[in-house]
Amino acid sequence: MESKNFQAGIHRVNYRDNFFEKMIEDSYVASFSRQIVSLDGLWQYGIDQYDNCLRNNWHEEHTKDLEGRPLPLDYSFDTWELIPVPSCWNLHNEKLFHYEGSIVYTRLFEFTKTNERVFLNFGGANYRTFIFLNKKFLGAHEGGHTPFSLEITEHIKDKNRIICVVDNTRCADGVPTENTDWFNYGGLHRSVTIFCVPKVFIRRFNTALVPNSNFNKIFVSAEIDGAINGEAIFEIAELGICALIPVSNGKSYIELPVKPDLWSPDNPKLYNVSLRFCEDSLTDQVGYRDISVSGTDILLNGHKIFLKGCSTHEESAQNGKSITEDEIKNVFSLAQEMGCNFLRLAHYPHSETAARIADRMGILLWEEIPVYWSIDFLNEKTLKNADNQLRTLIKRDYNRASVIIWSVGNENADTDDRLAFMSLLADTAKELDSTRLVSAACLVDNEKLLINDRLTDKLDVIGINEYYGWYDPDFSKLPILFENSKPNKPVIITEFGADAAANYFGDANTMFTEQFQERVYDKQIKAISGISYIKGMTPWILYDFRCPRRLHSMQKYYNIKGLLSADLKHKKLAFHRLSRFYRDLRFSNQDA
Ligand code: GCB
Repeated sequence: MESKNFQAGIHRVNYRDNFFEKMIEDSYVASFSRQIVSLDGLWQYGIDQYDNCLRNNWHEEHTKDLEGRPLPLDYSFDTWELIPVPSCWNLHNEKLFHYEGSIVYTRLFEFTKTNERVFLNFGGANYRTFIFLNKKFLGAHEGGHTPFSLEITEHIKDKNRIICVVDNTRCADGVPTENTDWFNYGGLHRSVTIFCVPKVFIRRFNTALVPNSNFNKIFVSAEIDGAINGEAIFEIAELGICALIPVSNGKSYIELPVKPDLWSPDNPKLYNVSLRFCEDSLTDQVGYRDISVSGTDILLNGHKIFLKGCSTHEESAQNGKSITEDEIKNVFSLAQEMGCNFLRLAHYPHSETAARIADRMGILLWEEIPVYWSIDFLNEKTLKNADNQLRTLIKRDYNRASVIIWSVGNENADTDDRLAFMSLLADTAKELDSTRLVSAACLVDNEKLLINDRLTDKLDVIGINEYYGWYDPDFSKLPILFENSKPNKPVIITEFGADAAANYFGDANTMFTEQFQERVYDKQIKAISGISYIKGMTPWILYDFRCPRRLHSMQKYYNIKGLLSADLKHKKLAFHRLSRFYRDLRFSNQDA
């Protein structure tokens, strides 16, 4: 029963339930080439540890009682301190470094409508976000790394107040759960934008090579908002293509005979493509390439390829998850300098910008959702959440030639519940995208010394994480495991590694020295390179990253398995060891 007392909110227990009734799911709208109004910049913020904004509906801004007398308020939006958006609050203010909970973001802005419908878009906010505009609750979103959009046509005015409550509390039914091996950055960590579209508009369009078409056929599919019929116009001027595509009930699909110059790490060729429908148009820069498997081989544009990779988190020492475009370019250049043609973007969707940079730089990508360790596999809401994150990621990055693999998770124990949960995710990936490979980073069977995970039946490529030489010091098990396993699909060693404190030198038997890590790499490389079914590797990890689980005096709250120091300035010995291996590899980027 709702209390009639003053401050009713203090008695509300399930006050979030109402908000959760309006979840924003599978809401992706392509906005890359749209004219946007940016809401980036300085917002006011209040640290709302006890969640009073949501409990007491602060968004309604009841400043007076029914008789018009002023009410005492516990907030004062306009005089709060300022925080930049995008950013991670942990690095904005020292007292927020470890903060986990709700923060209220708000700002005023003016807006002039330039078309009939208006959308508000968030690039990413960790982890739950509650959105209010002009005293109305608009929706809640769960998931810290994928974009979400909502239509605000009815709510936007000339002068507006937006409020977002962002809550990064870790939770057992979340994706990921409470326990991860990375830092739990909070906040509006990617851009917030508004864009206008006509009444009928293109939600997104996909274009890629038609699989198994000898690289001389592409397809275009589009989703138009509303059950509309008509004709869209697809253009690639450089290839002389200007095609009419029939739209029926808001959907369209066409295959076109075209022989594009194929995208690859050696030739990251992108075309300017555009789609027009009625008054709306979208453009994109797209590369065309084919990725497939044949037996235990991975084929890029029909040629065998060895994926010379490395895993990497989305983090910079200075900006946390809000890593800038220049910082990403620097990270990717260092990976290329080491000889990489491939990166595993662990363990959650990195920004759209990252994939666009990889497209331009010619780096192949593995993209992943944070189905990490012990997920609540029996919880339907958790499954829906994971599925929503996967769908959104696939829709967002469908046109990125660099992305070749969707990973449905990392290191989950092989139980029946997990198998059911992750099989459904693998099905989703296949259903939405037949042009890429599906994988997961699986555990190995350390008793039988075997690649033995039942999920591998659902995967095109098997990822395995193994830490022989570190968590399991008995290195002799690794060659036995490789010998015992007879996978009929390509395998990527998605993780191996060892801690090394940057500039801590000693002998190779002393843990945490660079020499120790170098020797683990040396042994791993020797064991891996003789195995015919291994077609790639993404050792753990390119650079040291913040990690609250790491309390050892050598670690200092960092995971120090990086090949580079956290500031990217120091290359550890193992960086050079891996680099030598990649440079000497028989396979180049492509090998006939
Ligand atoms: C793993 C995890 C990764 C950790 C890494 C480690 O297996 O997949 O997220 O950071 O090991 O350093 O222990």
